[in-house]
Amino acid sequence: MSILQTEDPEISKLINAELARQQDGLEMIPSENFTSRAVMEAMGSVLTNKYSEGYPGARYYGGNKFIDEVENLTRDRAKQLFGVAHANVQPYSGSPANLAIYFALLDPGDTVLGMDLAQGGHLTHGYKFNFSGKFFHAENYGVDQKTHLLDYDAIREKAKAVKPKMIICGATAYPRIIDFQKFRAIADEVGAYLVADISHISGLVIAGEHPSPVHYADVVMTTTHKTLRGPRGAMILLPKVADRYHDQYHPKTKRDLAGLVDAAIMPGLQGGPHNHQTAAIAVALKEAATPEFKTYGKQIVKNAKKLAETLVAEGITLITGGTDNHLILMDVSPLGLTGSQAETLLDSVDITVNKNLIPYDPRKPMDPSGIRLGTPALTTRGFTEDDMVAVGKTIAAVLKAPDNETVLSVARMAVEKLTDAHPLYS
Ligand code: DSN
Repeated sequence: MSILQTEDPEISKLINAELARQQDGLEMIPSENFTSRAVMEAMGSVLTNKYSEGYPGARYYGGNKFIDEVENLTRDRAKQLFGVAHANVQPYSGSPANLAIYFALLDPGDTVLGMDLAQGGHLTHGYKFNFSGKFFHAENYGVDQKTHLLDYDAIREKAKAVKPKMIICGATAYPRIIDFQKFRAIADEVGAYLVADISHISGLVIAGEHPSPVHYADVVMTTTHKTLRGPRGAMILLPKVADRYHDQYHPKTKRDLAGLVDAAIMPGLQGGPHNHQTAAIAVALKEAATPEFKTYGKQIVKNAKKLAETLVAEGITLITGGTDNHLILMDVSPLGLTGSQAETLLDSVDITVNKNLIPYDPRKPMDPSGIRLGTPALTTRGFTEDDMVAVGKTIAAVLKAPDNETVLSVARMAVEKLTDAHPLYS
């Protein structure tokens, strides 16, 4: 940091301030994590200087001898780790990756069926102000009004009614297991492609804590910076043809999906890949192939379950009553708070969460009824179940007494104790 300090003290100061914020607080946004120093070293490398439009062995620029090796290594690691036949590791992030999948499989105006953003989906799964809702005919499914669980019968009925060319499964705020096999059966019934967006859970899939979509989906997309714990980025993964059990009778999949996806990324959507990002993804994939990563993935879920149990014991309302994965969706309205107030309040004691709509929320996205919290980043820091009890009790105390300065200052001390016990980048 010393060169940066000399060259650009303003930015250097801000980076150091952000480092201190990450070190001194509880980072509980479920889509965030802390990468290793090795990943950050690759991100900050000379690979950022190189242009390499194209793919290994077929570039539009010279001088790509080493970049080709980097990208091939990254692709091989991705294929090995997820057990897939093809990996495109060039998407800049999750939204461009999903856009490329739309480009590869659909024509503008085709019907796509994805999870409603307001009920836990993603912008790119068919939100009306996103490309997915503007250039395609987007239909949504949601969760059951009472249980807040995915209702596969209702999804099947919806699919039969709207006849989508592509179904997207995957979520950003769903605390339970997603049944990819059931989605595959629905997709087959209506002759649709199935895309699994596993951005939130890909680290859990690797750790064996969530079923893999690889045998069921035609295309799998994951970002690389959430539970997978890499740099910002994304990958599009194509299962082995023989693994897609529907291949025997689904003629559409006989198309060269790998070629379509690669062409959709470049030249369809992107120019030169971010080679420093690709190398950092490779480093993260190597880390994710270790036994330690599996232990970490399992601990994420243990921590989330313990946190949920603690919050429920404190009388807090959780959507679906708990969690099977890394995240918790909390309804703060019974506490007389809005999600926005709860986010600000927790921020004031150095606990970072995000306001979030809950299913069938009567409130608006900028001030919804819920907050979303998760355990990946804390687990990376080494938090275990005992710590989660302390975290849960602190969160509950703050939310129940928002105006009590004594409670808030005790909470700040509890956060300090926890972060001191689990130092980050020290
Ligand atoms: N914005 C991400 C999340 O926080 O879940 C999804 O892309």
